[in-house]
Amino acid sequence: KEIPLKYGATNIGKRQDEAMKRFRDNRLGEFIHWGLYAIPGGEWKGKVYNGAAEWLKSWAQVPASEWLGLMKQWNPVKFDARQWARMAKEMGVKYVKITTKHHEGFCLWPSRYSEYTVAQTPFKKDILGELVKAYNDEGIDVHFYFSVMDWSHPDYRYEISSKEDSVAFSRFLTFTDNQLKELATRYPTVKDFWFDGTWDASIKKNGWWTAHVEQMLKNLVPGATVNSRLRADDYGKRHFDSNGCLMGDYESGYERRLPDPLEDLQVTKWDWEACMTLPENQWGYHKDWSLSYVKTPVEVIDRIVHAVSMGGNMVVNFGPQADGDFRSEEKELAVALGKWMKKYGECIYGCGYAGWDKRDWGYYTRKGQEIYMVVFNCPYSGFLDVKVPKGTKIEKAALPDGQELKVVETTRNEYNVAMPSQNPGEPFIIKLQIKETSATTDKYR
Ligand code: H79
Repeated sequence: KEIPLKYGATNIGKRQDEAMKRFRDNRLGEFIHWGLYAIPGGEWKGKVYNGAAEWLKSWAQVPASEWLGLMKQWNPVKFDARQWARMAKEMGVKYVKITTKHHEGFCLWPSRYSEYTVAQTPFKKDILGELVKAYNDEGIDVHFYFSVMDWSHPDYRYEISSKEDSVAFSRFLTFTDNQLKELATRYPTVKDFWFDGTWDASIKKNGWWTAHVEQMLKNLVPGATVNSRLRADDYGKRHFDSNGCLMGDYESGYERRLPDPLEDLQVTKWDWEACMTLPENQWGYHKDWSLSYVKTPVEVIDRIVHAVSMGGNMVVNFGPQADGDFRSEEKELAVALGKWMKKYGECIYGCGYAGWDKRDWGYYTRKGQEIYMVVFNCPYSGFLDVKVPKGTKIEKAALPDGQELKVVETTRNEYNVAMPSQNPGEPFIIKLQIKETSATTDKYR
């Protein structure tokens, strides 16, 4: 039975307004993790740490004052916001999520409420402002990443175990409100706030505050979306409230992992967004990418299609260098992804879950009556097997250039679609023209 909640879910089912539809149709995003951690790049006092570079302060147990001293070295002379935006455009992403402030507390905008901002560095410039403008000029939506946990702030608490903690933490929440209001009013074209660093007991105890932030931002920025990770309910339950309803507008738990395409189909009932790194787990710039496996372009494309095939978005991370340029591996990945998206992006943008049984050759995505087969594994048989839902008939299968592929009905509700005579040598798409009927002309007995 229903548990009465003051700070539970605010939407019932998927939001269907224009802003939410835009969020969903964008499907492919770019994550930017940029902060002071780009300067040491995973190395502190001669020791290279193989953990995530943006957590180096924690791995090397650097006191906040010493860490924030890195600000004196923040001078990204190669930074060119328009170049970043052009690279994103070429890559085919429709939105970018930018770390306005990561756990370290350093702000990419000149916040009035903190001493630790770009304004207090040799570079001085409002990096976030330049990025918002440049990306928007390319027609790319800007989303803000914001870490609530802030290692630079003396009032932050991991848990509340005294009156003093509770007073300090309430000052911290006011500070956070001020920064969020500042972001929403300085950069009014922002479309989304993606919260991180919200897992501590102190925040779970203040579920009311997470509900308040959601409302505050939605009042300041009409149509704004927020991720589920912001939210805790009256009982400190996160993402999904005590009645099992998703809080925020989309689920944001799939970080460096994806729902299983057979077992986890419940995710198709709500909006969700996954994010991924190219190495195993590096978000900020790390100087040594040989410490872990780095995904290939095809593996990245596989994850993007996998997400879309289950009704989700995918955000691919980049960790720019301290000089403002991107490492060559990221530039190369961006080019490869852009090339593929230009050719096959129609199976991504505006597409979602098809509702058809997954097959071993790849994934289905769907846009209205258009079904896309996205092929990752080529069978020796030369045939791609398709199992259609009851009452569905395949009328035609074609490559994006219009070239038709032979379709053979093999049994009730099953077909073979012939592989193209020329192996494309890369993941490719086949568009299916279908007819959905209720007629019962069944020749199979
Ligand atoms: O910004 C990137 C990461 O730095 C950040 N989210 C992405 C987008 C992130 N890193 N880790 N996490 C989020 C998850 C937190 C893990 C924790 Fe823990 C495990 C928090 C509590 C238990 C590590 C171990 C930190 C405290 C204990």
